[in-house]
Amino acid sequence: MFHKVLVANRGEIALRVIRACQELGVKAVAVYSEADARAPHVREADEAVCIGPPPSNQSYLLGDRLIEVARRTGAEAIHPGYGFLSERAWFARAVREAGLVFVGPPAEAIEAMGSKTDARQLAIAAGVPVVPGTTEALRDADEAMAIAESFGYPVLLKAAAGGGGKGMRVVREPHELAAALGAAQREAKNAFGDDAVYVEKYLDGPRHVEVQVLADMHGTVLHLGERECSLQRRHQKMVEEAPSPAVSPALRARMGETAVAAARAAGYVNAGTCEFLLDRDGSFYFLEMNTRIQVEHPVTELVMGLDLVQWQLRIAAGERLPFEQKSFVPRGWAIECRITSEDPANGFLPSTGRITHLHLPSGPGVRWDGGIEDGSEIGLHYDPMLAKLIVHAPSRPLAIARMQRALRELVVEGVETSRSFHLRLLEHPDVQAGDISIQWLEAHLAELTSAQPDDDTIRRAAVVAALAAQHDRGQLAAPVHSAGAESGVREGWRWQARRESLGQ
Ligand code: MV4
Repeated sequence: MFHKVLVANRGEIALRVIRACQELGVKAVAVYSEADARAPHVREADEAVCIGPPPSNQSYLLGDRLIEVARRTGAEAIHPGYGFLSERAWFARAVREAGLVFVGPPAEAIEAMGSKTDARQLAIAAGVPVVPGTTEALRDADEAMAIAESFGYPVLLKAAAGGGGKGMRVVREPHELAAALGAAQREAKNAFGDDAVYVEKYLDGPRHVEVQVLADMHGTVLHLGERECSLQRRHQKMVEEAPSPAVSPALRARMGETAVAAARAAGYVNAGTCEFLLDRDGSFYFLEMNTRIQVEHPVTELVMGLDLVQWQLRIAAGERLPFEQKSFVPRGWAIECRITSEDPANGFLPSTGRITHLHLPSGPGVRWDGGIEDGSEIGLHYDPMLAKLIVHAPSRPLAIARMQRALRELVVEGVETSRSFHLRLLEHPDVQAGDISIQWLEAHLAELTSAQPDDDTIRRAAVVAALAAQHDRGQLAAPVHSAGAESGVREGWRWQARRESLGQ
């Protein structure tokens, strides 16, 4: 195992990697921008080095500087986390060429999966099902028309260099195709510096189901089942779960074998994820492979009972995976809610400020992967995801109830967060039934963000009413709190804590 690893990231994932290092007896070197000088990942690491001003392109994205810091501090490996440099093949290569270990796949595997058209070709060659469509960039609108005609409308134009939905255009009628192609090519050129666009048949209302894989340097490639990731808004996932309510053990085995075949075809090593669209008829199609540890990895850890980040480090150090595929059977149910500093009542506008009070949920089956604490300054330089709240329980209904309980315990004051939105979401009958698709959340956004109070707020109001009634009857000596006082937000959660004692 390594003696020292540089963690080239910030926030919750930097802490997550530092914790894995500590449990493996590996020293962790944190890096930080000037905005993160007092961040928890800096304090928890064994050493920390400032790498530049707040903007990512002057700090966390400076690959050469990170390699320099690794050399200077004697770190043997660099863990990139997710985002930032995690899927830049040039960085993985530069790390290797500096005589260091990149805790992730080989640069060649990142490259092979980086172009969507190349990934489709590779998948087809490996017998992996992909959505009907092309594997080469479209030359012009005439070619696009001919191809679209061959498998019928609607079709989806996608940027070859894309990912995360950029440069995508749904085309429902032939007469819209030429203009949409021009727009997609311009958007792709702007976003990726590459205007290559290809076309697929557009699937209506599928689920987004992804399969976790682990591969070592010695030829063992295993899958760790799936995660259901359909609940997303503008390509940002909000809630993930494992397993998927739509996946039977037989389908899990087929999707898993398919993911393993794709990983093998790419020469994959380390942790990775194959994304699939799962159609309502049970057919599934490979979309792309994420060549990094993902935000939602904890739900897989909880149902499969292993530490994926520790295994990333072990694999990078050359260890063999000591597991058999058949030992991976999901146990119980896990759900993750991404707690972001966004205001659901205001179109998910990013919210900034200082965390003035933080109370974390705990108790059975609750995990908090966070990057914030009391006093943290939330600005606009980085991603608004503050933390992930993850629960594990014996069944899906129990996991939902546990998540609701944990969300009610959570108090974040000082910035708006997605907490109340998650409570509303988990109350919805479709979500409780697992009857969701990639279109579900955006189709229900209005009802989930309308001014109607969530059950938490109703409960508080009931407590206030009960206390007021007691006071009126002379059963309380003095009002504990006057409704509508300026400290109402802060006091609200204390009132909530009184509900048991009041039998509410
Ligand atoms: C699709 C699709 C429907 N049909 N491809 C979006 C991001 C990129 N990873 C692929 N995406 C999609 N590809 C075909 N042929 C619908 C989506 C899609 C989507 C996929 C996964 C998760 C969320 C999504 C939200 C909108 C569209």
